[in-house]
Amino acid sequence: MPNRRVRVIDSHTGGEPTRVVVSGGPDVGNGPLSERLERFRNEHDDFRSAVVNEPRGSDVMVGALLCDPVELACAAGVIFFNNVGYLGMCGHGTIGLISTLSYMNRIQPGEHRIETPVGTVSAVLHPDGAVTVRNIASYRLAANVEVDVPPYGKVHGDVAWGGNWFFLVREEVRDYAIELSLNHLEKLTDFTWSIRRALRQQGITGAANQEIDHIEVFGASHMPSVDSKNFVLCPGKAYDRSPCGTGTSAKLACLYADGKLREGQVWRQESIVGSVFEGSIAARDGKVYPSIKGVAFVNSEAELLLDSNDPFCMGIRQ
Ligand code: PYC
Repeated sequence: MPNRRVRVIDSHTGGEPTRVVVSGGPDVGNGPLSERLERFRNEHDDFRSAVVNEPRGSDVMVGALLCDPVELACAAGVIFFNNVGYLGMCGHGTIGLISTLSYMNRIQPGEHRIETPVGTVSAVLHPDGAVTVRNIASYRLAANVEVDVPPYGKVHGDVAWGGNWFFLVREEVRDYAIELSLNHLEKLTDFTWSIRRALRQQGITGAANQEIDHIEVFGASHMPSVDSKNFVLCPGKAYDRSPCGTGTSAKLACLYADGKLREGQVWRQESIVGSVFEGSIAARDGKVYPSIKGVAFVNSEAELLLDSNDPFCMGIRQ
């Protein structure tokens, strides 16, 4: 007999799944979301694994623990997690969360504030169901950083923050004889994973020595009016099926820093599976605030059953 029941609502945003834990999650306290994240990590990490890892989940699944917000004016608090750990912010996940709250009839079209471990974001639920996430301030920490990536050679990229740390490769993947298509997933994964390993080995980090755990490569999009196509490798070696909200935020910050994007100008970013986010930035007080617009679809509502007699009850950990 199961001794714990966990209610979840699943959605996908541009192909990338989000599993919102609606009830039955761990008690992580009532403090700021950054403190609750530490409590989640230190005391309930087995729950993270139970929800997103096999046999219930899969490497690509992103979990979202729905929390009461500290500020009552906010619609919710959220802690995002994946197959290997926790995310500061998650763009596709926030779009999925807003669509889930709407499905639950907890919110109506309009603007809603959501607390995350890296700050409060806001999200507009449009009458047609699309969602625009107004992300935290994003910035480029270092431009044109050279990294030696065996066996590929020298790779150049920008280190940028969009709610997670990204290395945005400057060369197009075709320069390494890799096609930016679903037929080349293994090559794209090997290339980006090699970059991640090289960054770690060569001590190239985000601010405060934080690991750069997302790698983003780009090429031309063949869709009309779309500016660019990407492939984003996530921390646990799964690739983002969506164009990656925090990754697109990091890209917008770099484009703005290079003078290639004006305030309010729309940038359309295609993902490796062909889904598209629309991005733009607002500049305030010397900071860059990206907005990311996308659509999510709720596709499952379920109760996870946790049975302590099941040897894989808490998921298969990597
Ligand atoms: O959309 O920000 C995002 C994201 C991060 C990891 C997977 N998706």
